[in-house]
Amino acid sequence: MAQVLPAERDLRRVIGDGDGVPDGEVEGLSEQDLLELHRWLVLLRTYDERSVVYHRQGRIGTYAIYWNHEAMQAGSVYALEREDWIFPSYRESAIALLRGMPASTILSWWRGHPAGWWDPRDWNVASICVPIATHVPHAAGLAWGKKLRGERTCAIAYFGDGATSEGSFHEGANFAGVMRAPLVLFCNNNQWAISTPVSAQTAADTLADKAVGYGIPGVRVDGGDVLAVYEATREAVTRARAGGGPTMIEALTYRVAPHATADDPSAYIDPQRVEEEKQHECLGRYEAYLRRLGLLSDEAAEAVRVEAAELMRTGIAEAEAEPPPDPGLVFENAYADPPPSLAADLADLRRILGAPSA
Ligand SMILES: Cc1ncc(C[n+]2csc(CCOP(=O)(O)OP(=O)(O)O)c2C)c(N)n1
Ligand SMILES: [Mg+2]
Repeated sequence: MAQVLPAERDLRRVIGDGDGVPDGEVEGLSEQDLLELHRWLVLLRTYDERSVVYHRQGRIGTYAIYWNHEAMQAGSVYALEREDWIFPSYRESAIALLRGMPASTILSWWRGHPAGWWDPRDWNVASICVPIATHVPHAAGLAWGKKLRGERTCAIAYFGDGATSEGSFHEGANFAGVMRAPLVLFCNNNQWAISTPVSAQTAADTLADKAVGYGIPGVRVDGGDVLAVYEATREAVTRARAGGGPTMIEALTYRVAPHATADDPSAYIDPQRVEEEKQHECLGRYEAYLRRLGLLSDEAAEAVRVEAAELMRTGIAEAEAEPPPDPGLVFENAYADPPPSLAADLADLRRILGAPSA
């Protein structure tokens, strides 16, 4: 019978604390892999920090900050193959950077510009999902379809702690369990759903416990430990490819930024707890680990940061160079048979925007 693996109820960790807790290591990762993971973390961190600045400068719209979530994203994607499908939520908006998507595409998405609409088949990365958990059944269906076709491709769906209260999560998890779909259900448990704490979200001891009801294994990892996340995801993917069906990974972290740029968490969060959590944020922990191993020099760390900063400078310049979109797109893609009043609404909008009429 499937169960939450008893040995894994405690959080899985690889990175020590440089003091009483010793460092572990992940079998099969070379020094080059370890440094590439560092590059990925810096890339995601830089994207996030620059995006908050661009938002304040009015260059992108509302933005969902993911500071301190990078280890969950980089560690899990590193365990995938290029053919595997990624289903991100808004919290993983920049995850396709890790597959080489230009930063300008994602920045365009946050600018509400059609240049941000990518073809999911180009990257095997589905559209960013803003409705909570509605992409979980999509991911389960895609994974099942790949299995039916005899392909070895897996899918991974990212969602938050709050998403585990949504019907779509349960439908997707149940379906994937029954069909033994090659799916990784990756829950970023940042302990908040906007202002709702995880204690008010569920009466279950852990979110991984929910996997039991669907006959799938649930594992818990330290979401700030990029190597533990990598290892847990690699095991899940290996099980999926071998026909073992889905796995749910609950990665525990703490949201140290506002939910999004439109949120003021001072109304509900304990600022002291936030400050404490920031002290062991995921990039700093990994850099300390690499330095203890003698793998990361100041010069190498600086070179990676310079590269990421340059990528963002190019990204925002390219996004801002896009010509203004045709307002007609909003209308054309809303209805198969548009009601007649839309034509008048579009004409009004064009006039207000000073856009040429079609
Ligand atoms: C179906 C649906 N209901 C409500 C919302 C409004 N909403 C946006 S983010 C959010 C909280 C989600 O929290 P969680 O799943 O923990 O993800 P996190 O934002 O912490 O990554 C809610 C309720 C939504 N986007 N979709
Ligand atoms: Mg959350």
